[in-house]
Amino acid sequence: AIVQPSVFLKLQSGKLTGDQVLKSQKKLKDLEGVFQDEQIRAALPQESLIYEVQAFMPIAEGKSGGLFFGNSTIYPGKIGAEYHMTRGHFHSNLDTGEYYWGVKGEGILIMMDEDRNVWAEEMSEGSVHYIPGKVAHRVANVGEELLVFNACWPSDAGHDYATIAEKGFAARLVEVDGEPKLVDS
Ligand code: PAN
Ligand code: ZN
Repeated sequence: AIVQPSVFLKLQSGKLTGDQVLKSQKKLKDLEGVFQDEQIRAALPQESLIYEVQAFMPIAEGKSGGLFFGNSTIYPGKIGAEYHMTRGHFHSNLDTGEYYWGVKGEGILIMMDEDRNVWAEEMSEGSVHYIPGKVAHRVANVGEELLVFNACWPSDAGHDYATIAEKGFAARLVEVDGEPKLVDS
């Protein structure tokens, strides 16, 4: 029989709809230690929504052979001079890659290899980003609107947040003279 797909992607907004779509939100209170200026982060309203993620995971996480599909939305703003951004992670199954692609807004994808070399790519509507295996990844919203991007990653990738929580990225994205700049940290 020919059936309807269970998930739809709204191409204009990048949002996923469907009963099987999981959602999570990150508020300022969930992001302790993520930004350079922890004092400013702690002093701002803790219920502020910084980013939200949707994921369609049609097989169990950790099983090999599948692909997951996601949407991330980062609200505009800064914590001190540093742009709103995702926590960032390596994949637990380190040598697994990922695609990100821009849907709306202006962003910067920050990547870091195991030797702590950092580089970055501009994200905008239609930009396609290949994140190689063994590369940590984080996205900052550098615009004044929402930043929306979609992602596709292997079902056995997993997320290693601990390495970034302990050591951070070797550079941070801050506003200098009104422009985003990668600054060694
Ligand atoms: C993305 C990220 C998402 C949120 O789906 O998980 O953008 O960023 P953090 O997970 O770093 O908080 C992805 O890279 N999945 O592998
Ligand atoms: Zn990832």
